[in-house]
Amino acid sequence: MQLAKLASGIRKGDRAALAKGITLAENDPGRAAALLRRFGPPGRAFVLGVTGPPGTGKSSLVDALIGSYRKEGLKVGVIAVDPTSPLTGGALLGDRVRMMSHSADRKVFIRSMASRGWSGGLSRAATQTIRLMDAAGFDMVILETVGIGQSDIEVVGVSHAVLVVLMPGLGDDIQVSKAGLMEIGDVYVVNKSDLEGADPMVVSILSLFRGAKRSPPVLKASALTGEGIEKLVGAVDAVRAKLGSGDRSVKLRSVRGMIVETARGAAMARFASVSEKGADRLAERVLDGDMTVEAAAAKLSS
Ligand SMILES: Nc1nc2c(ncn2[C@@H]2O[C@H](COP(=O)(O)OP(=O)(O)OP(=O)(O)O)[C@@H](O)[C@H]2O)c(=O)[nH]1
Ligand SMILES: [Mg+2]
Repeated sequence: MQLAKLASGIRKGDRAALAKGITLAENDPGRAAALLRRFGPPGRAFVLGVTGPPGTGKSSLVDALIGSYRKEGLKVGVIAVDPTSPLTGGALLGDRVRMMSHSADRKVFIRSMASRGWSGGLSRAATQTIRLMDAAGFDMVILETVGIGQSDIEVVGVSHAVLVVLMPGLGDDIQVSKAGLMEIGDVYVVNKSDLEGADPMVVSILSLFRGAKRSPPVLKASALTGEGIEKLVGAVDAVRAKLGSGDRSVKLRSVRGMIVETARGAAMARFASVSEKGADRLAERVLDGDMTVEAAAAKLSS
């Protein structure tokens, strides 16, 4: 399909056109970039990053948030980055299943992306997808990633606000093994408040911020019972309100993240394109003293 036609379909909010654009973002970054050049600067949609350790209830909370935003009449896009098991190799179906309650809603668009094998490329594809949803007139784009590795956490750098989802019983783990999570959140929520131990968990998160420069809100909620969801929406709205105001800082942060992730994606693509073709001949020349290792490396990557 011609890019001009695809772009106009996306601008009109056509779902099939958007789906095609996202497939380009996943499979053909160059063409996706050419498509994106047809749109203005991003920043219409509010981008909410949702991250946290596996199984804390991120998708369940996203489902509840979608419900809330739909009541406000907002159009909601969701990008769920599915961690893929190296054993099974397939994307977990969990996210799709748990957000099914909104799957028939034409004002909700949910897309899963498998994280396996992407490394830097995932951020780039997710970033392009956010921009496509932005161009398609979505008011809210929610990006769910499992906060295990550094790259999962980096993805949320493109967000206007980051919600970190924790749950009772994580204990001191959050401080040690999930290093990074405590730096990136604008709002923290202890989900599964219907279970034992939510209050101590809130206390231990608050203690991590004692004496720190910032004190983000730490809330309790239950995606299961609906308790605390309204407050959670309120806390996110406090950041979202800035997007509509004259304050450029929130928008700048997201666009800055988009630039960084796009540059990283391009660097990753260059990395992947380095072939070993010619390396044998270059090795001979280095050993003969004809050229340095650095010069040979430059030749190989040119
Ligand atoms: N008791 C209780 N269980 C919950 C709540 N929210 C989610 N769960 C359950 O927790 C499990 C994980 O929920 P998900 O929403 O898939 O969690 P997730 O963080 O998206 O999981 P990953 O994406 O795999 O990291 C499921 O069995 C949910 O039913 C809650 O508020 N209370
Ligand atoms: Mg999930």
